Amino acid sequence: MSNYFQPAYETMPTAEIRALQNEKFLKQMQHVWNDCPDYRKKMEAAGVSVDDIHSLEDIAKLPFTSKDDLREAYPYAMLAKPLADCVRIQSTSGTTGKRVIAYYTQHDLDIWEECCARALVAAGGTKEDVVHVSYGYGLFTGGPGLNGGSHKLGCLTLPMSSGNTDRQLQFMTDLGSTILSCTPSYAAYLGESIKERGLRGQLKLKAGIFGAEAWSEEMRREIEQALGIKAYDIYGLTEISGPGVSFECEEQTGMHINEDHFYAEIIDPDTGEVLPEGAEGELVFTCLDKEAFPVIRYRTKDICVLSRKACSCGRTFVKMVKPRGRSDDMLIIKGVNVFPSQIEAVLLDQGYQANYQLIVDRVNNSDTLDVNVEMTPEKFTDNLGVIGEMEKKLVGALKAMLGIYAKVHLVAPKSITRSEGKAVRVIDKRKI
Ligand code: DLL
Repeated sequence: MSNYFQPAYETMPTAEIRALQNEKFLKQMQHVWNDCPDYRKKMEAAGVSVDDIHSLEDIAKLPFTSKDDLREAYPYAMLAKPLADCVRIQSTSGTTGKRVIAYYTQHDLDIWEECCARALVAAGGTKEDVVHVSYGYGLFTGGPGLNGGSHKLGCLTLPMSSGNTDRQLQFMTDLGSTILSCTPSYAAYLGESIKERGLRGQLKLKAGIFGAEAWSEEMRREIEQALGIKAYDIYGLTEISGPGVSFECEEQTGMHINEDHFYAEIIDPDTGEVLPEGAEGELVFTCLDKEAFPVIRYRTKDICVLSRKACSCGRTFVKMVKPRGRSDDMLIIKGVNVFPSQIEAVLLDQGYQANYQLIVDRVNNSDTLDVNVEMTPEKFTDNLGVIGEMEKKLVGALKAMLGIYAKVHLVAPKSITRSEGKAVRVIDKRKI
């Protein structure tokens, strides 16, 4: 039987959630129109006024917000509250172009942290738990978000941040961490290190809350086995608040979107047209009650599907399936759409671990895909004939999944750099 952090919202009948969303949305649009000149200008340019918005039915009249809009707004153009009312900023990593700055009032921090507390409770968390947070702390939202959620729930919170694996494992065993939160790639690395050091018997872990990057069902099974836990997915993005926009329950069949705070749409990424429920497309979010950074119709670039199928956990919030990846992560190789997550699924299915790197290039005007994969210690051999056979088998399995030829290179265990945060899986030399 499931527990909830805020049952009145988490199990609210769908019609009531919709009514609540409507009410919040109309209020939010007044706030944005009056207090966020940048978005108001966008509305005016699109020929729409706040007076044209009577309910959520009218949302498609509103212009989208893109990452570029938010970058151009750097640092304060999207701020919808006096700076004196803000208590925190967070920011995206800004590897390409300017960073997006997200601002929070105390109210905004409270709802963000409550969303993370909901995720912890859905993963079986109670105030008795010791929550080990190995997401980065700082401008990245992972550490602060889960830290805040853990406080709201009243757990003992270990603000480990990322890196220093020896110290992570020492505290995990000495302090009896029961819930681990980090990226799935770092969880897999911790699992590998625990096995090597024979620490599995000293762990008290029961659950993990992993997100911030796409990860496959195969990787979930690998992490669950290595750490002896149940692994839950959590999704979010800086522009909308951070982790906890949606979270998984014990059914592990997708993440419940916190619909009392965020309104989700699925659109056709090419035309911007809103798609019916059940269709795959780009996820778009509207913040219904954020004060300082009330982003409207934000195009996430994450490709996924929404489902309202009743959930055995009793939560009524709509679910999003695991995002297949970002539309801008999608590689087009020889005209074929390839998501790194598809390749990962094949590798894990064939008994390899998620230690791989994809190198895409263009040679003589034709795209090439090279997949470097580590042999596991069990599979490791220096017999070139055996390695050749293993590579051939993987080439076949990848061809069956992707429909294109990928050159596979099996490399020695531990030769691919491990990630402490979001893993870098793809090197696209065509863009360099
Ligand atoms: O990654 C927030 C976060 C921190 C989520 C900790 C979960 C846990 P950003 O750095 O702004 O924020 O990156 C947001 O990461 O648009 C997705 O493409 C991707 N992403 C986040 N969670 C998941 C997930 C944080 N569970 C971008 N599965 C998003 C797949 C995810 N992709």
